[in-house]
Amino acid sequence: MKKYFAIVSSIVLFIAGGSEATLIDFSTFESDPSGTAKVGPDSSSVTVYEDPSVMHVLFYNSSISIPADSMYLTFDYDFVEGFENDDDVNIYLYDPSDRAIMTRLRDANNNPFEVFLYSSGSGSVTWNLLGADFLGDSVGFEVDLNSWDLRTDSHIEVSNVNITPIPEPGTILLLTTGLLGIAGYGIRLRKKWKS
Ligand SMILES: [Ca+2]
Ligand SMILES: [Ca+2]
Repeated sequence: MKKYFAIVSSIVLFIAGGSEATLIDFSTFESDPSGTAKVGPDSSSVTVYEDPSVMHVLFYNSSISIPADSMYLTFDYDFVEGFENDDDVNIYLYDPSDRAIMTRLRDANNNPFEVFLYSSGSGSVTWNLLGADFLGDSVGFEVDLNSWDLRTDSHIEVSNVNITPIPEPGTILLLTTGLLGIAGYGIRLRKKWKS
């Protein structure tokens, strides 16, 4: 039963957490060099392109406010590394007080909020914000596309940066009751089938 409870509570937190997410607006971001990032029409996605004049193309915002009751920050990515290009992507949260240093912010277990993409691929990232020391404050969010070659055929799309809050107790209770009911029914069925 312990196992069922663990499964149920993680489903509950996941579903309830998704209910009132804050979507980050990319139209408030800057790109360096300018013109290297194309923000999608609803500002929920961006594609960052290489630039022949620099090794690092940056897309960032130093004042993303993180509500005190935040639980997760999630986003999707799709990195397309051009043929015979030698590039990578680094996406991270940084301390906004001094962007020049780009100090990575860390989670409750002291792991940096940071991902590296070394070759083409897409996926979703979930960062657990619980216990982080910047809750209720602002952070920097940055996408760096790094070029280690002379070709400029790579690009990275980042989309749906969401901050989901800790679900409210009422929602948790309702969902838990429902899911425990379903789990209980499953157990009963299995017992019935075995006997
Ligand atoms: Ca690479
Ligand atoms: Ca390249």
